[in-house]
Formats: sequence, structure tokens, C-alpha cells
Amino acid sequence: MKLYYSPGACSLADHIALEWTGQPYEAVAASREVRKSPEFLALNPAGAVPVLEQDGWVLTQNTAILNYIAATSPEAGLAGDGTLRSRAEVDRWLAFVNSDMHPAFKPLFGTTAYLGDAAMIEKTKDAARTQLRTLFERVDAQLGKHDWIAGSTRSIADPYLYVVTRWARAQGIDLAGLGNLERHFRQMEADPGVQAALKQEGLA
Ligand SMILES: N[C@@H](CCC(=O)N[C@@H](CS)C(=O)NCC(=O)O)C(=O)O
Repeated sequence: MKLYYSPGACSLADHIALEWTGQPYEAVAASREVRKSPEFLALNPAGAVPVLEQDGWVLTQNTAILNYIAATSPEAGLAGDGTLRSRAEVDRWLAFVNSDMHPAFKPLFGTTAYLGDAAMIEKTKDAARTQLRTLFERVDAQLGKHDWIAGSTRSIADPYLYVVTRWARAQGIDLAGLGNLERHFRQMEADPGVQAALKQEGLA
């Protein structure tokens, strides 16, 4: 498998998941310039990472890629404990991070620059910070009940949560008092697979 990534982007979740499966893979950095190239756009017309390539077959969309990685290494147990409910919990939290948390960062990453009004743009950023605080409080409550975001064992949802927590810390989102989230972050940072992926992405 070949994973196209950008350092610290949401593709870091797939990178960590690949490390956790222990299967051989190749990680290819895709800079902004590369993502706009005709060769890359042929792989993903959105010009975005992650992109997974295997034997000429190309897969895009983070949740699809994470699920595929988990399915190719069932022994790693990254998609639940084998019960339907555990699988559903992984899907629930993967969806929460991918559909609710990840898009909430967009104004902070410049998507409202088109407004052309500094005060208005700042307002959208403030609203994003407030929304993200609420979402991280929900995560913190869940992590108060379980060691990992989807339950008692780690899953493909944990690396994705780790990625958005990194973003939140870098963006100065107020995470004060969210001790369970802090514990999850430290747990991830201490993990050899996480450290290996960070090192490969030049982030260690
Ligand atoms: N819906 C896509 C979103 C992917 C996405 O937003 N990727 C970002 C990095 S986190 C990206 O490559 N952005 C660069 C761009 O869109 O130009 C997915 O879930 O895979």
C-alpha cells in the first residue's frame, strides 16, 4: 500500500493506523505543489490527502481508507472487538471526528478568507473556537468512561482524534480542564506507532 500524506494533516491518522497494523507500506509526502499537479489530481480530483494506492487501485476519503486499513489487518483489532455494537461504536466516533470535528476547523484554516473583511473573518474563527470547545467537551466526557474513544480497545478512530487534538493545540483552542482528552493525547504520544509516523512526517 502507498499512502500519500501531508505532514500533520488528517492523513496522519491513516499513517498511524498503518503503523498499528504492522503491514508493510510506503508513505509519500504530497506537498501543496504536488497536490495541485495533474498526476496527483488524476488520483484525487479534490487535490487532497489522504490517498491510498494499492496495485493501481486508488482509494480516497479518510474514513474509507481507515476502514480499509483496519479490514486488511483484522488481527490488529482496529475496528472493534468483533461484536456489531463495538463496530458501530467505532463508526460512531469515526463519523464524529470526520464529519463534526474536522470540518469545524475550516474557518481556522482560512476557508472564510473570501469574506474579505478582517472583523467578519475573526468572527467566524471565534465561532469555530467555541464550537470546537463544545465538541472536545463531548469527547472528554466519552474518554472519562473509556480508555479509548470508541471503548476499551484502541481503534481507527483514535489516531483521527489525536490528529484533531494536535490541530486544536496548535490553534490555541481552549482545552482547559479536559483531563481525559489530555490523557488520551499523552497515551497516543507515548505509542511507538504514533512516534514512528510522526518521525516519518518530520514532526517528531
Ligand atoms: N473529505 C476528505 C477531506 C480531506 C481533507 O480535508 N484533506 C486536507 C488535509 S486534512 C487536504 O488535503 N487539504 C488540501 C486541499 O484541500 O487543498 C476526507 O475525509 O478525506
